[in-house]
Amino acid sequence: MKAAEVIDDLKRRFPNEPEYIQAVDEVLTTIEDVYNDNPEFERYNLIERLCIPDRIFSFRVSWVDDKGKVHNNMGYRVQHNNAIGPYKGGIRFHSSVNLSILKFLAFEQTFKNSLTTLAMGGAKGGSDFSPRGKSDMEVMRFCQAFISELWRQIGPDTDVPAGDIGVGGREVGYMFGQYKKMAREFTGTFTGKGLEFGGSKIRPEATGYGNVYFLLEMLKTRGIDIKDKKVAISGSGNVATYTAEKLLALGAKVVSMSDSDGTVHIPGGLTREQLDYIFKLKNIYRGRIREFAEEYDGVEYYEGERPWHRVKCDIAMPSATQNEIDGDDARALIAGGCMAVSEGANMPSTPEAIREFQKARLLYAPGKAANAGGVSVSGLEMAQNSQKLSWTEEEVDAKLKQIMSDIHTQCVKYGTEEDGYINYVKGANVAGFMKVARAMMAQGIL
Ligand code: NDP
Ligand code: 2IT
Repeated sequence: MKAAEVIDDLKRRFPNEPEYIQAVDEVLTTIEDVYNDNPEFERYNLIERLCIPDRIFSFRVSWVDDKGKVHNNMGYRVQHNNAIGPYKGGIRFHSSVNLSILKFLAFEQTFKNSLTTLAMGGAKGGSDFSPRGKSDMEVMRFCQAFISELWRQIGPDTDVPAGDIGVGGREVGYMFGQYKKMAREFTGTFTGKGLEFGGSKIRPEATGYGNVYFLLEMLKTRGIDIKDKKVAISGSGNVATYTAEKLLALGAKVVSMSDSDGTVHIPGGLTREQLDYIFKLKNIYRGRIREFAEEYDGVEYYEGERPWHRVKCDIAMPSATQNEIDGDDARALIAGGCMAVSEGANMPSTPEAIREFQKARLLYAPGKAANAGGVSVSGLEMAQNSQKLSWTEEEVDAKLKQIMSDIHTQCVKYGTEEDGYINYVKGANVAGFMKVARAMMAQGIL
């Protein structure tokens, strides 16, 4: 089947999965040339096999809250592709989770993991359970119930989950504990673990730091210095806060953060002390970003709004969720003088927004390239666990920098257009695709 036929066919077969179709569409429209140059791919119906997940597990997760009430959530794991390594990808706990979202994330993860240069296939899982407002004990009981179902399908050389929205160190710890008990083994089946039980240095920081390292590579292509640049960040979770930390260390100005309730604007730029407050607010008190604006003078809070219309910036680093920048937001960013967008979140820009960024010749890095630092250090955590060793902060950080630079090089190689503009979307998709495609061809029709 031709790429366009595959998209039409998937639209017909999965009409209620818009995010999945959106992600597939973006990849297939950029790899058409290399696909047509390799006629054997079509003979083996490779694209269709690459777009449809290998398998999906779905299950009910029943748990009891602190008042004794019984809740039933849905749990899922999408094992998308393991042509180049064990299935690998995060777990998302959020009320919006459904199969369309997890299928898009697992599909994206397959290409992202291929780009990292490490041996990892693609997967994603999660639940429509929201940890927001739940007690520690409720979160623990939920994680245990979730893993009581999932544990048979995962393992250190089979499928290795990690964190994502709503799943951080606390949740990974509870899930790892339950896995260890059920499977009767102490192995690296999860990444993002605590440092005391097999976690890697720099894993919490990796996605945010990696995104900044990728941004620096992009800026270098135009001879631009990061110092004093105004950066708008969305989100205030794991990715957003460590992005801010690295930016502050490099002398950039972080002018916004957000959560699902609203945006804070910090015209003078976030200080280190203010960032420490946000770390505590989010990780210890599990509070809202509004409370940050209440704590400090000179910080504006815009209820129910995203940063893009409100905040003038040189650089945007969306780090919250999918489709958080639409066409209007993109036009507002460009009109405000934004020159670079580097995606911490997965698929935060709509197709229309991407077209606007590319038309205006912005430096634009899609999530599967720019946020690959997180899963890369997960891959390094797996390597350390296999060796039963742990590397120093400096060692892991140096490897992370090298991987982000290698990903950038691959994007330049496959994405540079005739006029010299680097189409990072095309570069990342082609580079990610070719490795997985060749591995699938070599392994036969499975
Ligand atoms: P966290 O749960 O730590 O933080 C998520 C942040 O985004 C919170 O501030 C949250 O606000 C906000 N957010 C979540 N959903 C929405 C929504 N529907 N609308 C508006 N704001 C929302 O997650 P992470 O920081 O880990 O993940 C952020 C993004 O980065 C996701 O797209 C994830 O897939 C991606 N990513 C994460 C990696 C990782 O290693 N953790 C690796 C690569 C990508 P609130 O508290 O109000 O929900
Ligand atoms: O989207 C992602 O890359 C992640 N949530 C991290 C996955 C991982 O396995 O570390």
